[in-house]
Amino acid sequence: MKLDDAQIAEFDDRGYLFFPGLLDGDEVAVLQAEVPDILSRQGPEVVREKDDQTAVRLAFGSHVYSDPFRCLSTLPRLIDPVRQLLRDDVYLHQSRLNPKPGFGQGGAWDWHQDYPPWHLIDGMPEPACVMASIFIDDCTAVTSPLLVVPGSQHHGLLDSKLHDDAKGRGYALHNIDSATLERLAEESGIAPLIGPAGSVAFVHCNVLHGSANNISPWRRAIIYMNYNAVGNACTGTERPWYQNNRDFTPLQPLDDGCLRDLA
Ligand SMILES: O=C(O)CCC(=O)C(=O)O
Repeated sequence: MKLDDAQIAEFDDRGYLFFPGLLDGDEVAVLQAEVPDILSRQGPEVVREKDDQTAVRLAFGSHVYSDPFRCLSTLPRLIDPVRQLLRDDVYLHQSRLNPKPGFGQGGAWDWHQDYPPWHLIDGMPEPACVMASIFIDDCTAVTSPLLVVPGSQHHGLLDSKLHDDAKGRGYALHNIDSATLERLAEESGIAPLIGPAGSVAFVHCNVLHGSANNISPWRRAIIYMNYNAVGNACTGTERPWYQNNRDFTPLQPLDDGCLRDLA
């Protein structure tokens, strides 16, 4: 998939691009079938909700231990646009599956940018990183969609105070104060990312985003493939492989049909 100039300009302006149904139903089914195994892993790469150890908050690194997710991470439909947006070759800094289970088990995400911990802990020099957000389930108005503040990446680092959880568990990354949220939201509004399973949003890593807890009965999983420009490789070594991948080899797009072949 090749982005045109207008799409690249839109990303540079609004900080994200949204493609409903970029993956088809067969590809989504292959990914969905993997989710239970991923969530049942017992390693430190799987982080549970603080107040409910039965619920997974996020699972890092599935592109390493799951063939379908490895295949997803190298799909030309993801890598080619990200390379255009970052004007460079890319590697995967980290991947995170947020299963966001229903019945209130999938907790809220306070407003945050993703770049601060990558910069302050992992030593990522510039915010030249894109979260490719792939919907594993339908994301609707009732399943607590991801909310973004369009254009907020232009404000740079909004807050450099890292939350205690940022290093170890990788969530509750840092807090944006209410006045900042109010100012930015008054300026450019808040957009919900809504679409069927298989939709993809390419989001700049300094876009302010968050979500409410999911009180619907339906799971709302998204996997975030966080691609970094090769020329922007991280210098830090503190965090483990699943949070700060040290292999900066440029990703080569695989066959665009590789997920369908697994169906
Ligand atoms: O998927 C969500 O609800 C929010 C996830 C998020 O903000 C993140 O992983 O940085």
